[in-house]
Amino acid sequence: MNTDNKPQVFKDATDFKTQFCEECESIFSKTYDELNDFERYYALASLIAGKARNAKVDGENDEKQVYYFSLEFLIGPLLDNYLLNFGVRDIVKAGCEQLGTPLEELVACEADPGLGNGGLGRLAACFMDSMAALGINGNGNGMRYRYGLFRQEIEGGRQVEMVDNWLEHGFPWETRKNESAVVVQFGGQVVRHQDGERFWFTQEGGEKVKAVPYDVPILGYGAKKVNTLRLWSAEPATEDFDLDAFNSGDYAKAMKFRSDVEAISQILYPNDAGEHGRVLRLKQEYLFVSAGLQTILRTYEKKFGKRYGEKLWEHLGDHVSVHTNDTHPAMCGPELMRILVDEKRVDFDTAFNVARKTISYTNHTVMPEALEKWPIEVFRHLLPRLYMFIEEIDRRYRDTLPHDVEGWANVLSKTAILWDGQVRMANLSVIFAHSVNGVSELHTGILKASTLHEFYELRPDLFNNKTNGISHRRFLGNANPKYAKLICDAIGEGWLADANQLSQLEKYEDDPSFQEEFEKARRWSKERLAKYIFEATGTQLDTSMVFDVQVKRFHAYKRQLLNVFKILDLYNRILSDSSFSPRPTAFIFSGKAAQSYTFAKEVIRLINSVAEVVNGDPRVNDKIRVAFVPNFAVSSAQLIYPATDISEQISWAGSEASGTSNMKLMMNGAITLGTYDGANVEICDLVGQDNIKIFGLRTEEVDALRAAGNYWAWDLYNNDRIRLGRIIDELTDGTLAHLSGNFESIRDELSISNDHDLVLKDFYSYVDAWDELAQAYGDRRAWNKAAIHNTARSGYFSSDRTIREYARDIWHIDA
Ligand code: 73E
Repeated sequence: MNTDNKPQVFKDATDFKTQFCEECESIFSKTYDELNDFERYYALASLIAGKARNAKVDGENDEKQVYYFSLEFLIGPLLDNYLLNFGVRDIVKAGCEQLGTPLEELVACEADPGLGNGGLGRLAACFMDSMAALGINGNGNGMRYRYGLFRQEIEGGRQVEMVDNWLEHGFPWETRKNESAVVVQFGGQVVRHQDGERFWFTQEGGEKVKAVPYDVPILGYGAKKVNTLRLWSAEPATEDFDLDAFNSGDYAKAMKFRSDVEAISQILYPNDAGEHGRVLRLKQEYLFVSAGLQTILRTYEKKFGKRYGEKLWEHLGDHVSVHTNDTHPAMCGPELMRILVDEKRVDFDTAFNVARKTISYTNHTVMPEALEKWPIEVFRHLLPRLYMFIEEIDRRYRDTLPHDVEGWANVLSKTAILWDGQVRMANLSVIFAHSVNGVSELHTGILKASTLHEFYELRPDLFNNKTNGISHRRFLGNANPKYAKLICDAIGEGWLADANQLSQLEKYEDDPSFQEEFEKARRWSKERLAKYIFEATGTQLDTSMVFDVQVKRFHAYKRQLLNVFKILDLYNRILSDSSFSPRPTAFIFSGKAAQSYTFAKEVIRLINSVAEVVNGDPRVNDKIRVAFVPNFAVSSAQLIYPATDISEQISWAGSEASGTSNMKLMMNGAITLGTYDGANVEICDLVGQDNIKIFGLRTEEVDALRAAGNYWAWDLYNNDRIRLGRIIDELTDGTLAHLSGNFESIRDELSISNDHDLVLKDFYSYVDAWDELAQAYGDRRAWNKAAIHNTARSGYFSSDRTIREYARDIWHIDA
């Protein structure tokens, strides 16, 4: 694997073994043989992490620095990926084999840091991988949560949330950087100072928090570049505690300041229902924004201070790009201005122009009600000086609107930052950005046409699309070793660096011997998954069945409920019609629901109840099986994708901004069963109608239906008591109640709430599409051809392509 100018990490397996055993002794003062598997993993990861830190082969360069600000980086396990990027996977595998512990067993010991909710956080991690692979100076800036997203267990069919103590055994990839800590200030009062003509402001009193960075090296493919992911942790700025309380013996009170501060980096907020408006969240957002920007400006000043002298800050945007992942880092604009104006004495207008030239913004959400907002009172109290900048920018923005043009009041009501007692973070993000992008063609279109329409009318040049992508090295190279090897044997290893080369697989689509090997690889992956599922849940899956998979966060708009309805429909049809024999299929679900999202949690309970009924019923369980894989995470995802035949991407059209599991599954050779939503549209364009199954209402039809206001879900129930009606009855008639009771609230959602997510509306179109697709599986040759074709066309969805587009169009750098 890429031999030229790659630093040599291990000469051969013997060299690797020597270094590995030395590392074991230096860390644990024990020999390799005396260690348990976890300790061996830890030593191996430490060895590789050390090499990554030292592999800064091209050192410092003068090219632009990109800072990717994201509250979430769902990095997943790193070891196997770094072995691939170093090009030493085979050597290490052989060495481990010789030492007596298979590499897979060591890799399985690795913690899976849950520092993200789902797609948005994983996207940030994929972007880090691609920036390093492409040689871009890409720096991640995020939060080091003490506890990741909760660990999910299933008890009696219900989701139970457990603490995710991912740091329990240490994290060998990170380095704490005490010397780079910075102070971040909350609360207090703004004080005005004047000296002759000049006046300035300081923020006095309040709470000072120390932000301490932990750096994780990000190794690019071929090890030609190592970047840094910097994650901030909150600590008290001083060890002084409440002495009065201490002396009077009230130790709890004396120590409270410490726990209050540490709380800022203690937990990751889930992205759904009921978590809005929490002050702690606002503190998290400000902490990583302020700490990140202070560091950036310090580094920049050191490097360019001499070169530019008085004009230093005007050039910031030539050398630095600050990219904001959704609105969570929206305070980057005002905070950059605050530092420039208050600390660097830059004038207000210049500071605003510098901020706008430097900052860009990605939106991930179509639904206006999901856009982030903060009550002005809360905001001003926590960040009084920052708020002054926001107020002034908002005032000036309002002034720029031509008040004599018809409709200006409406434009103002949609685009102003401050409105109705709230700070609207999306508007703040847009006003401070020189680029605003959506994450799929369809999504960007919706931003222009509705969510951010008024901004688009005013500044069409701001808007652009950047269709999401995924790390093909991790999600095909690492996750699917047998298929990856088959691909390498057929077309060489070039696709790891350049995913477009996957298109060379097209000539093998119909090749019987390639197809045979493809089937073997898939069978191996299915067996690996079946074993994992059996060990995790006790559910036995037959690998000759079709594996039909829906894995993602649980959310009403993603419509896991529609999928369950299809399974219940199959169940009923098998029972009532002895001649009905569907293609034997295992339905696999995985995903978490936010703690407070009751409906989503009920859908999880429903799936587990259906699983209990179906799997335990000998009349049907040779035709359908259902499995819920607990605790969906990057590591389990990597086992699931390669084993998937049918990829369920069934959100109602216009709801899913992009989706990325759709891309990961397609790349691994699954056929998509999906709506015309998010990036499914682009998958369809790439593979062609014959190699995907699209169903359901289109975006325009959904819009029209909602606008007409004449959808009555319950009519569908009344019109079909045999199929749809029967399923709905079964929610409450005891059929599914054995495990943990009936499902009244789901029935209410469909009846009283009139089926907001159009589950009943799309039901027939969906089950018909599934029937056809499952039948098509019978023609193995045609199916395999379509599956391989999906992989062959998936190169477009590499995040390398996405990052090249960001670099070219938004950050203005060559990559
Ligand atoms: O469609 C996905 C998209 O593929 C979208 O729902 C997701 O982002 C993915 C990557 O672009 C997303 N996550 C969030 N908003 N959109 C979100 C919001 C608040 C907190 C955490 C995540």
